[in-house]
Amino acid sequence: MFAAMPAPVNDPNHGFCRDCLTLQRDLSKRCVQCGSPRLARHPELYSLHIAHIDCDAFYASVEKRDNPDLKDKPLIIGGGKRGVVSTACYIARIHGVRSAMPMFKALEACPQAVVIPPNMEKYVRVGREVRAMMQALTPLVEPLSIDEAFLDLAGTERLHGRPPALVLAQFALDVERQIGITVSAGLSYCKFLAKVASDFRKPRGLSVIGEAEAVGFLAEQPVTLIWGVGKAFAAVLERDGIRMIGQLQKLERNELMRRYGTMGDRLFHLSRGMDQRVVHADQEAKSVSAETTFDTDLASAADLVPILRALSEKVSARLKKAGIAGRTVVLKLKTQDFKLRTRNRQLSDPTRLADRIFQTGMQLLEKETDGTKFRLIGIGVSDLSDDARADPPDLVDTQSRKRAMAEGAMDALRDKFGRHAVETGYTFGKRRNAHPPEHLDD
Ligand code: TTP
Ligand code: MG
Ligand code: MG
Repeated sequence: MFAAMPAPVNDPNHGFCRDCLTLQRDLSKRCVQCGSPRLARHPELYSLHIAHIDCDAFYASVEKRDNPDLKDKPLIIGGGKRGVVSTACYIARIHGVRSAMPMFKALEACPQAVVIPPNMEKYVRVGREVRAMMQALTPLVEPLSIDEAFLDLAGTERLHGRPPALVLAQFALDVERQIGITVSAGLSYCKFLAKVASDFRKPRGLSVIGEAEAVGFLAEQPVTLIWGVGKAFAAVLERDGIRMIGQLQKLERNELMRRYGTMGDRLFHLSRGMDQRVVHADQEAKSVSAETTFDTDLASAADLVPILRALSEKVSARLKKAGIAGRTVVLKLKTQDFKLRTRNRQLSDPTRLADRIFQTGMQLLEKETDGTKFRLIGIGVSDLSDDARADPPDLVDTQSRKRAMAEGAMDALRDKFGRHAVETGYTFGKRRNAHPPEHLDD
């Protein structure tokens, strides 16, 4: 049916119906086909291709789907160990309930709310189902969390027979029908504004921010809309009399960088809607890694190396347990101002040895320890394969063969006496420096 219609063209008066996807060729308030008021119109509707999709009140929507009695009731998912709200459905939000609010406050605001403790296993499962549907649209899916991802739909028009805006609208309908929850989507020319847009008309929203309107739109928004401007940094800006993005637009780049360092550079670009970051396909599921966030930011190799060693051992232990090995070593650093640095190096053959992971990580780290303060370090391997081809003795030099043998001996001792039974010189006595390493992914 769709193919028989005339092709969609960019025209401020044209658009489509988000319920039956029929193209609209005038400015009427309701769909010419089905009468729905949910129409999408925008002058750049058919030329934008960076999308951000986020599920609406995710945990609560899943619970409502599984118990229709809850449909019209205010619902809070929360409680549990931390005693805070994980999320609230949109009915409970009308009463003022918000994520991260202490439970007792939430129940003061909305005493009639139904409270359900989170069932993470279920949400992870549903999140994966939604993600699989995204991956059917484009390989360029970059997940940000359990319920959201960026998608780059450039070049998919021939595959889908429709431009990205219509693909998104169809996707939202498909998720509703097939999974039983709702999503909101944002469409723009860059990641920053696609994410802003998806949050703009929740729930069941489809918002578009085009290039022509970006600067004007941003001028009217508070600085907290900018990625990385949290409460603390907003307070710094507030002290300088800056509350709205429009005020940042009036400041030169040099001035912003003089005042706020590298964060100033981000403020300069994002305030003007300039964001060159590309959508990276999800490769994390194909890697094994470990990372840790420090109590206080660290800059020196002396501080970072022992942590890198401990993390390498952790990655190695997981590889050995899973019977796999990785050929590319990836070092991840997050700077004090939340800039992410990832560096990687490919090995001649896959490894599962802590020492090879660590030594390669050290080489990558060497170039980064230039006085920059870091808040996080992570190490991992990607390019995974089973470990039959890993660390071939004849290809690994004599030194590392010795280390590999020593590592085998240490593994045996650890198996017998526990993980901390044997410590290398790098980690000995250093474990207190950081939070326990966390898994990045599986
Ligand atoms: P969000 O996408 O931030 O929120 P949401 O999906 O509940 O609501 P919205 O419609 O505004 O997108 O987070 C996704 C899930 O992550 C959320 O359902 C519960 C969980 N979560 C927490 O556990 N604690 C939090 O503080 C936040 C923000 C989310
Ligand atoms: Mg959400
Ligand atoms: Mg989300």
